[in-house]
Amino acid sequence: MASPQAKRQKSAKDVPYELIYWAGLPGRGEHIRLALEEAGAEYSDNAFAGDSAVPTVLGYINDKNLGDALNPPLLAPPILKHGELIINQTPNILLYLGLRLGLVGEKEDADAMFKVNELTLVALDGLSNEPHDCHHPIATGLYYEDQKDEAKKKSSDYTKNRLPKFLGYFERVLKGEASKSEWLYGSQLTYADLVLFQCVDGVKHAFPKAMGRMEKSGDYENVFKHYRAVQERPNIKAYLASERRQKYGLGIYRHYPELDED
Ligand SMILES: N[C@@H](CCC(=O)N[C@@H](CS)C(=O)NCC(=O)O)C(=O)O
Repeated sequence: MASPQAKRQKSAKDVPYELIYWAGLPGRGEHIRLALEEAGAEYSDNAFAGDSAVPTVLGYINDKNLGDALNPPLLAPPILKHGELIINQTPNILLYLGLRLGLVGEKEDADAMFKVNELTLVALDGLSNEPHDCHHPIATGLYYEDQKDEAKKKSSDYTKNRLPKFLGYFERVLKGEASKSEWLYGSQLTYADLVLFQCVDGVKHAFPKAMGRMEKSGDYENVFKHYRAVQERPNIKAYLASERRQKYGLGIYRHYPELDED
């Protein structure tokens, strides 16, 4: 009899990917969409499921859901379902997709997945999680309006110290010897490039003045060049112009003018 693992791999092989995420904002789900779009993969996106979108997410994460024999319960979206496999945690999903969709670089580089994962985790730390904490520095469960003063302090520190640190890091990565092309690692685009693109795009939306100043400074020339190069990838360009690309709203990247630089 086939093991559950073998059965899962067989059943997952030919079925489309299913992205399960909240409706109405790009959020962390966007990293998954960009990987699927770049690879031209077939997928469904629960964000466009209308009235059933939110109940579907809640069905996966509610505290009565104990998972199943193959999958532990899930904490939060984005969630990827592929055949019988159901996983969450954005970088974890990207690792799974990256290996299947050819987005971890050269096949002969056995360690590539760790490098690509590393770059992804750094980008998500400093250019996704920290921007989120700028508008919610005290508690995710409270409204922004209940933590505005702290948000202002956090954002000032972010645009003055943290943002330059992370952009500077990726500038070094792009100038470094392990980047053998216009991409972050090796000579092929990997999902880390897509993650950095989405992070830079989100931070540009949240802090347009701070990012405008940084772009003008020339200190992060390669990062902004990299951003434009991802934007011009044919599949990404078509996706960005499509209705599947949602507008920023009350998600990770929020534009509150009072939190940006003066
Ligand atoms: N580290 C997780 C974070 C997941 C997460 O915070 N998801 C958000 C939406 S983007 C959510 O619904 N969180 C619910 C909660 O934290 O209570 C990841 O990268 O996927």
